[in-house]
Parts: sequence; structure tokens; C-alpha cells
Amino acid sequence: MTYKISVIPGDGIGPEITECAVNSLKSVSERFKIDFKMIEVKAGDIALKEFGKALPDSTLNQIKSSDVCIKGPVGESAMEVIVKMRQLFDLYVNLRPAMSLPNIDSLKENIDLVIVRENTEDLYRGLEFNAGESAVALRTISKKASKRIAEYAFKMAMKRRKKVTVVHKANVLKITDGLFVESVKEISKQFKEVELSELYVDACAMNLIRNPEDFDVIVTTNMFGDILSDEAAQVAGGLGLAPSANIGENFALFEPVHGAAPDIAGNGTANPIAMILSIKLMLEWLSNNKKDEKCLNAAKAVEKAVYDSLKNNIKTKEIGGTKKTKEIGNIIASSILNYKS
Ligand code: GGG
Repeated sequence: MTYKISVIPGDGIGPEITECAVNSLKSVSERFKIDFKMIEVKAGDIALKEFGKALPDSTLNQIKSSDVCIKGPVGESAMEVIVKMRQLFDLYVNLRPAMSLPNIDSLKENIDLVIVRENTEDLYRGLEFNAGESAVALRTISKKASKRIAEYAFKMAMKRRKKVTVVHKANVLKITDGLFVESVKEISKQFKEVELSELYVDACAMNLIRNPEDFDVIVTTNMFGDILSDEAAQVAGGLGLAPSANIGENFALFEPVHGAAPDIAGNGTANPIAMILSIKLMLEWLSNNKKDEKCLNAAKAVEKAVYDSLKNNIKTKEIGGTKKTKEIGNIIASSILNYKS
């Protein structure tokens, strides 16, 4: 089986960290005898400049014919690229794990949580318009989308510590968040073994700092999930270490949580780990979706390579190391190649 992967390097630090992820995938391919056909496509500010469109048709067509997509961060065109792709491909789950990593300073120890962010609705539908001297954005929340994200979160909790926290602001957004919470509660009835609790988003923001180790699965709406996942990533050690997966029924896209960081682009100091751990999530998804045991073993190898590098202090400056992007990428790629199960 050959897996066709669309690769979007993106903007800013995107190309540097994507190169590291691609090198890791080449090692995976060699070590585990998994065939990848990687096709580079353009999207983001760079594509806007070159083609007049941040998400050109040629890019979209290539992605449509792929099994999966990996994507670096894009600059100012996030709405036209990633938010649009989530809707176009109905990538309704945004998985954003935050966990304690070896030799990484975090606010607390033993953090192991995952934010399950609804990925297609809310204010991110982009229904914004001017109204005279005002501007209006519409927040859409549907029962269908709320129930399917809840179902995903509960299924995930069943494989973890069996705790789901639904995060909302239904004391203020009574109708929209009211519908979201009620939908989650309805789905919870099918998962009697899972403990469901609820938190207002402001309280959740506070508790992520106070006791992040208590959280298992957080399920929430799109914008709250976006904001809380940056916070959770920082609490666990930094955005440069935070991977994510955008998942639909039969297609998925993997990207770091962080943005394009134009201030450090090109100087070789970007941390490639969030992008490489996104590759690990991709391999796990392939193993589940395509029933491919080799991909699961490869995911373990990627994780081990990253953990070993951190243990050996192979880190970028922002997390206390001295290594450059490429050096880290090369060390991790070679460690995957030499992986012993
Ligand atoms: N703060 C991290 C960042 O800039 N992430 C890129 C971004 O905003 N993506 C849009 C999204 O995830 O909804």
C-alpha cells in the first residue's frame, strides 16, 4: 500500500519545520517499509502572492486525491487556508493533546490531557459582515456537530482515563452553548462508564493553570478550543511542542498548533517537534483508519525518537537548549532509522 501525502510547507518557519517532518517520514519509510508518496503543494501567504489565492485549486485538487495531508503553519491567511479546509473536507475533530514531556519545564507534572475541539462551526464559520457603523459575526452551533464531536470525545475517553469535561459559557451564551452542553449530555448517556463534568470556559482557563493534571478529555466549541489549546500547550512546556490533528470520516490533516512565527523565520531556531509529533498523530490515524499495524509501530518510533532527543537535551533555545532546527530534525530522523522495538 502506498500512502499519498500532500505536504504544505506554509509560511514563516513552516518550510524549515516541514523539511524536518518530511525527513522523519523518509526514515519511517525506510525503517518500517511503508511506502509514502509525498507531494509538495503551496498554500498560505506564499500562494496568495504567487497565484492570487491562498488555497489554489491545484492545491485543493492534489489534496483531494491524497490519503492524508501534513501542513506547516500559514501566516495571515489561516482563515482562507486551514479554517476553509476544515469545512471543505468536513474535518470536524481537532485533537490537541498537551502532555508532560521528558526534560521539559512545565507548570505542573504529569499533564496528560487532550482537547477535542469542534472544528467546523462557531464564530469560525466566517459569517462576518459590516452593519453600518458596526460589525457582526454570527456564531453557529448545531445539534449534529455538537453530538458528533461529543461522541468522538467519549470514545476517546474510553481509551484513556474515562473523564470528559465539557467546556462552555452557557450562563451567558444560553442558546448556542446551551445547545452544545445539552447535546454532549445526551451523548454521555451512551457512555455510562465515563465521568462527565462541566466547566465554564473562564474557570477552565484558570484550572488549566491550577491543576492541569486533573484533566483527561476536554470537549468544547471551536473558538474556546483554539484559545484553551494554546494555553494548555504553554502550561505543558510550550507551543513549539504541541501537535494537532484535524480529523474527518475518511481524511485527516496534521499540523502544529503554533503559527508561522515570522519573527524567527529563516534563522534556524524554530522548534520542529510540534510538527514531528504531528507526524506521529498521522501515523496513529493511518494505523486506525487503514488498519495498518506497521504505522502504529512507526508512530511509537517517532515518539521514542522525540522523547530520547529531549532526554539528551537536544532542544532549541526557547526551551533551554542550544540546537538548531536542522540538527534536531537530523538527530530525530536518524534515531527513527535506528529504532529497535
Ligand atoms: N496561536 C497559534 C496560532 O497562530 N495558530 C494558528 C492558527 O491560528 N490557526 C487557526 C486555527 O487553529 O483555528
